[in-house]
Amino acid sequence: MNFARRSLTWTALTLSLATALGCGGTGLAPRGTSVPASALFAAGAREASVVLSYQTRAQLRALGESGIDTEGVDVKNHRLRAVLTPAQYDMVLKLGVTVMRDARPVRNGYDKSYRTYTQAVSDLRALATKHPELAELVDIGDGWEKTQKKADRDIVALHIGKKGAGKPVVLFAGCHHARELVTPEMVLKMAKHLVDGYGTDAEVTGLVDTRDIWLVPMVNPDGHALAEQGQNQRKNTNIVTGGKSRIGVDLNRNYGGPEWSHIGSSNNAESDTFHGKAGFSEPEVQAMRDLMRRIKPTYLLTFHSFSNIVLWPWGYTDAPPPDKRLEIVGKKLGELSGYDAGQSGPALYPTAGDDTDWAFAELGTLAYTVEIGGFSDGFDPPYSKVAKFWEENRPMMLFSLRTADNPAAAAGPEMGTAKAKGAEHFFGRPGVTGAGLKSLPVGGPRQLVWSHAQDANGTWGPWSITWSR
Ligand code: 0X9
Ligand code: ZN
Repeated sequence: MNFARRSLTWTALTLSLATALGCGGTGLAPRGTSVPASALFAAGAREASVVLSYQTRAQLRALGESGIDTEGVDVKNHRLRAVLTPAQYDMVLKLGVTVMRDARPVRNGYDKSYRTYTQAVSDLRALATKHPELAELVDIGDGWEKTQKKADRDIVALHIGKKGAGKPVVLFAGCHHARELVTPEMVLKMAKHLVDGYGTDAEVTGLVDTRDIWLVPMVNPDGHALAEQGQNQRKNTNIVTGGKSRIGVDLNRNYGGPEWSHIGSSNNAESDTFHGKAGFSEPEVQAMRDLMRRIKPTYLLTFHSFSNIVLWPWGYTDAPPPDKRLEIVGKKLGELSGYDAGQSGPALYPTAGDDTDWAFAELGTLAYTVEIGGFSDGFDPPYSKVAKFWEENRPMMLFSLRTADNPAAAAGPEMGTAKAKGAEHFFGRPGVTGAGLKSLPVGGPRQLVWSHAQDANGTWGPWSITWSR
């Protein structure tokens, strides 16, 4: 999108898109019959939950550009879940998509088993207090409301790892989007898994010994506080430059590059994809930027919901990113989670200003958006589903930690698989590849065994960490 179009109002923008697509959208007749506006917005409703059925990528792109409140996409079945206002209803019809009523309410409410912001901070603090040798609680910045002296929410990170310099760094982040309730839980569960498992779980012990692990469960604490009250809040709560009826700035459109604001985000402050008044205008995004500049993560896994997909840069263009490892690792993360996997722009919809594009562009970070949950899960599945999401996500989170010293190992075999034609072992700590031992020592204290296998072409695979006995 060019600057001229960016300066148009939202209505003009969406109409110009519809026109560009040849009014009636892509020229394709809508599939099925749309529910009439009179039925959808009965009794003067100001918004309605819908399922949009599209046929072409051009339509999906146009929907992404339109600034509507897109909740998740079922890429395989060409369906998208959204919340529409009456004006947006008229606009999407012009794009040629079919609008169906979604029986689901805009929000199911807040299952009280999800942790609130306050509980999340207190749980992280408890981990750091119990194990100061492994974990520290770090205040990485303020939520927008704290900068305005309206509230007192910090953005909090747990930093896990034994002391030592030069270790590979992995960053897990949740809740750029407030209402995506399962996302902080994945990060909080990993924090507990790592701290509690240290000393008993061999894999955890080895990883905590040798990696620098940063966990930010709630990038958007103020927005989360609204979601806790049952509100359908996506953005932060900036009411000065953000919208008034739909308050805030979309933190996942506010990273300052590449091509901030040029595509897949809105210039209209009321839109749920409002990119803010400038790249990095929001304190939450400044906090994440400053943290990443400081720690320079090898990997970033940033959790969203929902679409059951793992995405990597670029989002702002269909051009492939200049690092093959993004795809190699990304496909592996997809296999491990059972999610689809692809480059974010082409595989989902184009956006500029998300954290993964910026982290990869500026720091070379192998950055992934993980969209947790399927089309039927929505933003607020019952908390009982969190256990399933954790089973899906834990292996890929651990994989990022296991390969953080050498992401290229994603192309090699796992231990014990058919492709493993040889293996070597290191006792205590991993050493120089090729110089490992081939047999286990007898006697002596229990040690960690770091093993990795080699395929027929000589490619080494990810670490597997066990106890020596
Ligand atoms: O739109 C987003 O920010 C993410 N999806 S969500 O439904 N959680 O809002 C996806 C961002 C991934 N990046 C691109 N698709 N470019
Ligand atoms: Zn999201």
